[in-house]
Amino acid sequence: MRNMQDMQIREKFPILSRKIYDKYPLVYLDNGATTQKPLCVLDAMREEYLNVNANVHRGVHYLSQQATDLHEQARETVRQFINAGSTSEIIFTRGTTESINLVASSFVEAYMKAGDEVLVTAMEHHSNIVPWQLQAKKNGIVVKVIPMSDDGVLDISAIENLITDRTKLVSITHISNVLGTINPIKDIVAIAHKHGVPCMVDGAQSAPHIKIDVQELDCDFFAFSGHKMYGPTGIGVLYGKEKFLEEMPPYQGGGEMIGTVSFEKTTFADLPFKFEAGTPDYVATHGLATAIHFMEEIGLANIEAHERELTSYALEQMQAIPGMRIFGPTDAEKRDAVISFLVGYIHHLDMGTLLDRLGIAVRTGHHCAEPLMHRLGINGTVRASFALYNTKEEIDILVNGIKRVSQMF
Ligand code: C6P
Repeated sequence: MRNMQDMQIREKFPILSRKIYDKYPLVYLDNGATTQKPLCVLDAMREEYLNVNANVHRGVHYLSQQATDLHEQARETVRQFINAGSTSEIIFTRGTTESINLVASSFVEAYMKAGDEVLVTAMEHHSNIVPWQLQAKKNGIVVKVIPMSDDGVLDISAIENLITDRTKLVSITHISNVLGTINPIKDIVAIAHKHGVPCMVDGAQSAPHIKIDVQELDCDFFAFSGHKMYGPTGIGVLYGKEKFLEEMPPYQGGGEMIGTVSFEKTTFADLPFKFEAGTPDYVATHGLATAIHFMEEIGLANIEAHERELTSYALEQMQAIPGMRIFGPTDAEKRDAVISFLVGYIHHLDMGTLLDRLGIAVRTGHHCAEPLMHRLGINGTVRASFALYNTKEEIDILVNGIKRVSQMF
């Protein structure tokens, strides 16, 4: 993306021209937490509420059918986006967290018993730790951890030793929200499958940045959130291979997910509806589909290339700052658009707060990855995370901001 195009893209996000504390236009570098929304997404959702709104899958009337069409077209858009084989394998959830909880609950019920094991990694977000711990408490499953090196690269060779005949699932993050590490999912899935173990991927930080092809990865489950990829909040996706979803029991009960109901017995709807109890957020699914079309118009390869360039540029500039400590792989090829750092003894909260006063939005703290913080021997970092609308000028502002703050201490 050249500068001219950058400007055209930025104009589609009015919030980016807001002045914070009367500084330059907002420098928004907290995209790992959530991205801003382009006008097309907001317009699509407003238009649906204004002119289409009706509950889906229920009414015979015109509006309900139109809303249902938009909702089911959104499912097809998601299917194509991740190259799933069938829309039966696309379940709408509230986000990555709910997708993982769904699998933790229903997969364990279908396939695991006390003493069976799930493998996660040392760099997981709490969303891929706590649901398994809840299952440990409830059903006696055992959580084991794949270790990583000091610079945040997984020790893949350890997987072979950790897998036992009690291992029933490997559940790993695709890209770390702290380190930016891109894990070699295809290789990990191949190792797991060699032992007959299915693999779940937390794609919260990968779907916004790189082309996802679930058939090529051959993963058995893939979870992601709409709000981290220019879509609305409160909508996410769980992809699952049909053979598992068919055998797994429903996650929640209610309307939409049933075949027939009597007080004696209930039968369940076919996939994917078996896992979608209650009125879905059909306006948000339309918003998500619009966000996907927006990304596809720019081109996933262009987004990836632009963000890689920004990340390399930022790494180079930041490494030159005295006292700078950057976490994650040193090899720029192994990492994505997330840079966590600390400078000297400056507390992450102080750095983040002072950068904020300069109009630069970053995240500070443990980033919902406390076990990773313990592994790194720290209690938090400052994190800058990039999106397709960020520019090199913004990286310069960040770098100058960090230098200014550093001089204050
Ligand atoms: N990480 C961050 O600032 P939800 O909240 O369900 O949309 O996504 C949860 C989640 C799961 N896995 C990974 C790797 C994530 O990064 C996140 C969300 C945000 O890093 C908010 S804590």
